[in-house]
Amino acid sequence: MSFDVRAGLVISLASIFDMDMNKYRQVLYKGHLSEMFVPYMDPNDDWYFISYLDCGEFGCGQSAVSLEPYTDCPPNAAFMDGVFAGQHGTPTKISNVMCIFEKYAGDIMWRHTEAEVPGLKITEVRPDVSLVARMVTTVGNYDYIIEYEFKPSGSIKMGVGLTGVLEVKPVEYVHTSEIKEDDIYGTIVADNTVGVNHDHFVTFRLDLDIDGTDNSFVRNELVTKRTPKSVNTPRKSYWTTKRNTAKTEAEARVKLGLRAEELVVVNPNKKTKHGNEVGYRLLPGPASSSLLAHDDYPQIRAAFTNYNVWITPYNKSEVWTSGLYADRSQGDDTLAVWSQRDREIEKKDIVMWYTVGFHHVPCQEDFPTMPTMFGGFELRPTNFFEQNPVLKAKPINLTTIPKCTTKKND
Ligand SMILES: *[C@@H]1O[C@H](CO)[C@@H](O)[C@H](O)[C@H]1NC(C)=O
Ligand SMILES: *[C@@H]1O[C@H](CO)[C@@H](O)[C@H](O)[C@H]1NC(C)=O
Ligand SMILES: [Cu+2]
Repeated sequence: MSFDVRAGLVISLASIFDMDMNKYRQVLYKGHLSEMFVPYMDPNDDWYFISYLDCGEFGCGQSAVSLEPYTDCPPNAAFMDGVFAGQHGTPTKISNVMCIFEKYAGDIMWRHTEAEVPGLKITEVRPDVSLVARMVTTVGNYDYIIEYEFKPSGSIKMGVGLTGVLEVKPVEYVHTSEIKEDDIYGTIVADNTVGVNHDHFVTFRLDLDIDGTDNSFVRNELVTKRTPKSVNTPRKSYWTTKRNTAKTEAEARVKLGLRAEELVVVNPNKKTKHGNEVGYRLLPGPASSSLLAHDDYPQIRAAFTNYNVWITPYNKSEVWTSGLYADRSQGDDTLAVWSQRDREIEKKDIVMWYTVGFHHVPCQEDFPTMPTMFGGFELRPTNFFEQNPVLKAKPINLTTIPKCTTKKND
């Protein structure tokens, strides 16, 4: 874990210990926030320009806050300071700006009850204990919880929590029946107060190294087939996978939606003993992308939200998806522009850009501070291991677990 003034929490060299190979294997060379685009949907004179690029304009690291045990992170968390060059170039420290902890939430890692054998009932179950790295950045009115959860199974879950205070505007109304204009661009959330419609697009830069640097991006499309006449079956259809390896950047741009496809980053040089390419699959979160017109100025600056997933070949200058100088950007130095070079990405050190999107129609519960809304996505091993990597996880020894008792009323 390290800390950056613009990204905040940075994860480096995340690898997973392979119990069968008895060694660590690389997964994520580097992962961090690249930008947060927050456009508001009131086009009037006093609001049209409110379309923030939070990390590029304010600094998601610079705006990060000190975390407290028990409330921001559980009491077993370890805390780390963040040190960076401040606005005047002097060393600046935010204490306890990152936390890392083991999380046990009573979840099941894997289980099975074998009831098919007559006279025998066997149950095996293992609890899920994961490692979580977290930060909170408070950019103006909003508080963003950004976290990376590392599971013993090799999964990495990126999480984004939204909480804090709505950006509101004053109106003369206290009730919907009083509204005179066609559109108030939001919801009346309190007397004389409208919570304005807006989005949050949170873009992660993930420099993946799946078991080495030579990686490819594979789109496994799930396609429906009619059962051929030659097969003797009452079934009329089934689905199967159609593999497409993205050769250049254009083939790797993904708009999430209803299309059934598996998105996998593989290392084509490494195969399991059964011949499958080792890989990690992207399990996307709910799909949402920007609804602004492509020729609208905020959208030109944030054209990196035109797709949910992009793949680029590694280039050390391409770190900030909104461009090196996001403030006053004209949109000529964004991921969307770099990607137009349509470079080759097969068997390359590739970088995945993933945008978690939230459309936010404010509601009364969001006022005055909103309960956390959570989103995210997951990177999950796919033929990376020879078998279930946590099969050998030890069962819990119940005799050694501390007993919790409730305090008796006296
Ligand atoms: C790296 O990216 C920068 C910015 O997009 C570009 O100017 C430069 O030519 C790139 N370098 C290579 C080797 O592609
Ligand atoms: C569980 O822990 C107890 C106390 O340390 C020990 O005596 C017992 O052998 C352990 N059981 C197993 C199954 O490891
Ligand atoms: Cu919001």
